[in-house]
Order: sequence, then structure tokens, then C-alpha cells
Amino acid sequence: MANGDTFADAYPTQARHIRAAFWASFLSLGVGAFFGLIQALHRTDILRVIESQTYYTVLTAHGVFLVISFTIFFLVGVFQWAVTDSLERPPVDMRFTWGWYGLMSLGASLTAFAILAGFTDSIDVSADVLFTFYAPLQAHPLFYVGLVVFVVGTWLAGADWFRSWLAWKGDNPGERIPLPTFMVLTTMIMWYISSIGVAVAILAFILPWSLELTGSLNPTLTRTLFWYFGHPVVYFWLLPAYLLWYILLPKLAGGRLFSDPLARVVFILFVLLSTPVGIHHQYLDPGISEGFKFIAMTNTMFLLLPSLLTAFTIIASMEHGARQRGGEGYFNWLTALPWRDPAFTGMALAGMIFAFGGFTGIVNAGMNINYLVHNTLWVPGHIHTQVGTAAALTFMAGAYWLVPQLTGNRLVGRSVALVQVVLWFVGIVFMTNSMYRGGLVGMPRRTAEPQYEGFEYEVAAGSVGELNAQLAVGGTLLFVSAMLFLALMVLTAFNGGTEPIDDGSIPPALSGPEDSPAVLDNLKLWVAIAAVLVVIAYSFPLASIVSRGGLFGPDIGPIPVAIDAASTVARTALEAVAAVVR
Ligand code: HEM
Ligand SMILES: [Cu+2]
Repeated sequence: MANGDTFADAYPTQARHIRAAFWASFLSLGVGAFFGLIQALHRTDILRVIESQTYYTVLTAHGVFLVISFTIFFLVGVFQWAVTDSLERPPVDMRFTWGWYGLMSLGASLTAFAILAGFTDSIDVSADVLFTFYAPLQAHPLFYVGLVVFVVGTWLAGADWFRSWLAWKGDNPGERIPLPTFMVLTTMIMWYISSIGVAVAILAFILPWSLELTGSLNPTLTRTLFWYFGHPVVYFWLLPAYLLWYILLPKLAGGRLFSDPLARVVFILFVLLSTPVGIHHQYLDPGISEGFKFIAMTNTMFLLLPSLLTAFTIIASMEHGARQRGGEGYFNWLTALPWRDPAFTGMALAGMIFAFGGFTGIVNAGMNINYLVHNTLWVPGHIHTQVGTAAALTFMAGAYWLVPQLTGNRLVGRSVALVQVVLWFVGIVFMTNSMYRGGLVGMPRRTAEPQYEGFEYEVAAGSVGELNAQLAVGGTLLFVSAMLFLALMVLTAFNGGTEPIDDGSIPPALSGPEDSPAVLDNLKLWVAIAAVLVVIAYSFPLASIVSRGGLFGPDIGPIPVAIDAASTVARTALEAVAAVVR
């Protein structure tokens, strides 16, 4: 792309497509944030505009609109931008590109309809199954059909990017894959490997069951298939944020990415490690033996590595940028960073919150301390620091830079945008502080009316009233922040006849791709290793679940398999003894 051009100048048709993806994303953010506010005020009994019976409908809408629609529409937009910009070529066939966007929109609309219809009695459709949607909760078939169509749309999007890359490779034999495209391709590999699990769960078991074609199913099996996908999907939300941290943040800081090879290693590690860990969401599930849970725990702890490498690379890049801008000293360079730029500040704050979420993630991952926080408000606390801020705030901040590039218009209200990102930060600190602490004293999640009356309820510090107030205040600030963001985006879209402040060019890394071993670009090799790891982690647990519960259920009791074997031996022995005695 020529210097001084925006993306919209260079690729007008593609920019229109990416804008369409962003609008779908932003619309979902607005709807999801609205439901978030309702929940925050309802469960703290500050304002109840819905019946408590409707709480699950709201919670399902909140979860699905935000973690499926908002995040994934945004990420396909970013990925399309990253691939086109870094390969310097448009998609091979734009009709195909619009095709997958159309499928995703259709799927999202069907699912949204199934959820929202739950608010009225006049249509006999509902989907109060939460964003985890596994059995025994059951939704109207439309909900699952929509999800499948949506996911197939993302698969085709990935195919589109692989196709662009192959076309580029034909013209540039022997060259290293440009880093942004490398990140997109590896993320999609991870997505293919993991989303196949949820596709099987829905198509083979949940959908036929909700259509009443099959009378029963094996709940442990669908839960396990769900979490097989349910953990990697969190990296699907996170890796686009990583992409922006690696590609955009160093530039915004005034410098260059510290190390391209390290970035490649991080993405490969995610391909290898994100899938064989899902059982860490099932520590309290009966029917999966402790040993498999232990393996999942060890694998999970390895995932710290790419996160720590990322923290190192990003901070080193920011320091480099600050020193280019005249920053000095051990810590004083921090003051030389462009803190008035909402895109930079938003991403930096999101990164800080992510570190916090990482520490609490270690708590969740530990088999023993997980028992303390399981299904308490601690878990939404963790969710909101990670996808709800590390990803969401990075996306919003990124949009402050990307949307001007995609429209050719100048961002409206830069200083309001700065207030917006800081407001999100303050809101999330309040809300998650309350959620974490509430969780530690046992407040449940997913509960419309948690009651703390009629018995002694000691909180280590503060009071239940104070925790509730923090949750409500934090949630309200978040809602206001989201609305500000949407307003600025709409105004910017209509701010024609202006030009973005920044040109769209991305500076090369300090240590470029030539410094990284060529094997990192051997995608087939990594797919093969990832597949082996998945087979090792999942074949035995799945076999044991199916052998005891049957493919279509009914599932049986809470007996760990290790004990199963022992008890069979013991029973046989006892029967033998009994026979002899008789
Ligand atoms: C306006 C901002 C937001 C507010 C006020 C808000 C509020 C809440 C509250 C109070 C809960 C807990 C409900 C309960 O367990 O009883 C919750 C759950 C959740 N939130 Fe948010 N949230 C916001 C933004 C977000 C964002 C940006 C995301 C993700 C991108 C997100 C994802 C989730 C998820 C996945 C859950 C768990 C849903 C479940 O348990 O099924 N939230 N939110
Ligand atoms: Cu997980």
C-alpha cells in the first residue's frame, strides 16, 4: 500500500465489506451491553425491569450477542484487513467473500431470533440455554441451526484467507508469510481443529434431540464436546486482540515490533496448546476420571508460556517506541508514551487488565482451588477481565484507528474517545472487583435473586451491600462507555470529507522474519502435531464416557472410572467369596 493512502483508498470494495462486518459487531455490542446492564441491576436488586423467570433469557442474549456475535464479527473484519493489507492483494473472488459474510449474518439472525422470541409468549420459540448451550438445557432447533450456519460462515472465511495466501505464495515463491497473515492462518487452524467439536456436538446429538428425532443423549458427552471447543474459543476471541497488540500497538507507541520470530512462536504455541485443555472446565463433572483432569491441568499451565512471551514482547516494543520518542530512565519512559491517543491507551489498559485476568485464570485452572470458585460470581469476574476487556476494549480501541482507515474519515471526538476507554477501565475494575470478591465468599453466578437475608453472612471485608453497589456502579459505567463508543463510531462514519490523522502503514519489526527459523512457517507440521496432542488428550476420556453412557445416553452415575475398575474387581471378588461361603 502506498504511503499516505488509507486502506479505503487502496481497497474501496474490501473496505466496504470490512465495514459491514464491523457494523454487525457493533450492533451486537450495543444489544449485549444493554442486557448486561439489566442483569447487573437486577441481581443486585437495584432496578428490576424484568421478571426473575426471564433472567436466563437475558443472560443467554447477553452471552451469545457478546461472545459469539460481537467478537467474531469484529475478528473476521480485522482478519480480512490484516490479510489484504499484509499480502497487498484483495481476495481472489469478492463474491465468495461476501458469501461467507452473508452466511454468518444469516446464522446470527436465526440464533438471535430464537433467543429474543423468548421474551414474548405469542411465538412458541425460545432458547434459554446460556451461551454454553449444552444438555440438559434445550433450545428451539432454530437456535442450533443458526449457530451451525454461523460457524460454517467462519470456516469459509478461513478458506478465503488460505486461498488469498496460496495465490500470494504462487507469486512470491520462497518468501516468508507476512506476520499478520501468519497470525490469521494459525488462528484459523486452531479454530478449525476446535470448532469441529461443537459442530459434532450440535449436528450429531443436540440438534436431533431438540428436533425430537432421538429420545435422549449423553450429557457428559455433549458437555465434553462443548468444552473441547469452549476453551479454544477463548483464544479465538483473544488472538485478534494479540494481533492488534503485536501489529498496531508498537506503531502507535511510536516504534516497531520488537521481534517477529517471537510472535510466530507464540501463535504456534496457541495452535498446539489451546485444544488439549478443555477438560479443565469439567473438574467438577462426574464421569471423567481424575487422571484425565490432571492431564488437562498440566497442559493448561503450559499455556502461561505464550502469554508471558507476549507480555515481554509487547512491553519491550512499547519501551522501544517510548525511547524513540525521547523517553528515558528505568520507568520514566512510560511517560513518553502517547497516552492522549485513545487507540493506544485503550489497548494498553486492556493489556493491563488481561494480566489480572491471567492470574485469576491460574486460580481457575488449579484442580483444587477451582472447587472454591466453581460456579460462583468469580467466574464472570474472570470472563469480564478477559474477553469482556482484554478483547472487547482492545477491539474498541483498535476501531478508533481502524475505522478511520476503513472509511477515509477522521475520528470524531478523540478526547471523548479517551474518556470512553478510561471509563471502561474504571467500570471493569469496579464490576470485577465485586465479582471476584463476591465469588470468594460464595455468591453464585447465573442467579437472578441471590438472597443474603435471615442468616449470618460474614464477608471478610466490606459488606454484601457494598459488593452489590460496586457491581451496579461498574456495570452502569460499562454501559455508558459502550454507548459512547457506538456514538463515536456512527459520527465518524458520517464524518465525510475529512482525512484520518494517521497513514495506514505498519512499520517492519526490529527483528524481522529473516531471523526466525523457516520451520515456523511449515503449517502442515504444526497441524499434525496439534492433531496428535488432541488425540492423546481426548481419545481416552471420550472412549470411557461413551463406553459407560452410550453415544445417545442415558448417562450414568457420578463414579470416576478409576474407581469403576476397582469396584468391578472388588465386586467380582466378593461374589466369588460369597459363592464359596454359601
Ligand atoms: C455493559 C457492559 C457489561 C455489563 C454491565 C455486564 C454485566 C454482566 C453481569 C452482571 C453478568 C453476570 C450475570 C450472572 O451470572 O448472574 C455477566 C455475565 C457475562 N458477561 Fe457481561 N457485562 C458486560 C459486558 C460484557 C462483555 C463485553 C462481554 C464479552 C465480550 C461479556 C460477557 C459475559 C459472559 C460470557 C457472561 C456469562 C454468561 C453466562 O453465565 O452464561 N459481558 N455480565
Ligand atoms: Cu478454559
